Amino acid sequence: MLVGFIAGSGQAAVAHEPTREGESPSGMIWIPGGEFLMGTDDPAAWTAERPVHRVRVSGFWMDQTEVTNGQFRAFVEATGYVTTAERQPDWEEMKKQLPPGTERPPDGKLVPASIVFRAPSSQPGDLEDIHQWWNWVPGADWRHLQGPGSDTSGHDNYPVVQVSWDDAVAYARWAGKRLPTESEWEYAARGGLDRKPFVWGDDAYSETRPQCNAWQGEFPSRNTRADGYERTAPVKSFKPNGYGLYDMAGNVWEWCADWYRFDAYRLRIAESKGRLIVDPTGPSDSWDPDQPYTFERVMRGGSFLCHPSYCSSYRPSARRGNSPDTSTEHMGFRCVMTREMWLARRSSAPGTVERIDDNRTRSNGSKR
Ligand SMILES: [Ca+2]
Ligand SMILES: [Ca+2]
Repeated sequence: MLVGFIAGSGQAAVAHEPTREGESPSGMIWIPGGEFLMGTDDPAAWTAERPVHRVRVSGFWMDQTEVTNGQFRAFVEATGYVTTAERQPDWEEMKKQLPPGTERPPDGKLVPASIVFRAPSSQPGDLEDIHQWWNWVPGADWRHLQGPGSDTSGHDNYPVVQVSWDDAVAYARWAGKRLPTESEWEYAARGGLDRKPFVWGDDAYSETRPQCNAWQGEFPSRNTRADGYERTAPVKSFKPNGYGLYDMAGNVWEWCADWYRFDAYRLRIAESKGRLIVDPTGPSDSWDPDQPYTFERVMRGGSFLCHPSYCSSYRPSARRGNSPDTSTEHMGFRCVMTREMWLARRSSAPGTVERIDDNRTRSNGSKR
């Protein structure tokens, strides 16, 4: 998504797994391992969500909320980390994600910037061109969500946004955690429910009694804010799911560890040869027919911009991809931690845990 802008193209009980010492990591919920039916066979869903298949995941802790501005600020203050949006884009890297022969954009576009939502003044005739509401804004970053003059002061309990996949991985490593696989994410999002279309069950999304922070009105020109929030909402503003996790539907999209392939499910089913699929870590490369030159990571859960007429991605089966250097106003993340990571964390100083599979931290991958 990023290169397109620069180059000008197109309720239940909260479960805590007892450790030997009887403690759990702060702000995390134990998601007991088990089997579930992943994806959907709903013909109205996106092709990438089908077919349904059985997956087993091992137990893990998951952040109860999206990572907040306050938590991300602690990371930046401790490490001096500079996010992707705060750095000058590297054209040599970017052009690898563009059709051969794409011209170098003018220097004025190759500046620290991020992608900001602005509602068009009138309803577009068609919603194919996302540039009608997404804008490349110099100076926009996680502290300045809409660019210079906007800031996140006083919003410590809001989800951090304008963070790339690379930023999310850097935070997770510092925290002794990692990003969830998309199988872990969906299993957790379903909250113990079986094949339900929504994290809250069967009831359709309601514009009058919204179950999550999404869009009411007419996307993208008119937002009635019936749920109380035009953009992000403080975490825990809506009811949690069956595992006690908040905002697994809507508020902000959440980065996952896996490479994104629209056909990932068909591939894993074929590769399993009928055996149970256990703790899948995703495909070894990326493929999105809509972005054939871009390698992408998975994002899950939808955002405050989702509306039934356009993007009903607050459904637990919904999945999209985006390039790991992209940051936007509606994308954040949350982390998970295994028992092994927790024990390692407890035996080392904060911020020094590095026991994360390096394959999960690569920014670039092979393309078909
Ligand atoms: Ca809203
Ligand atoms: Ca979310």
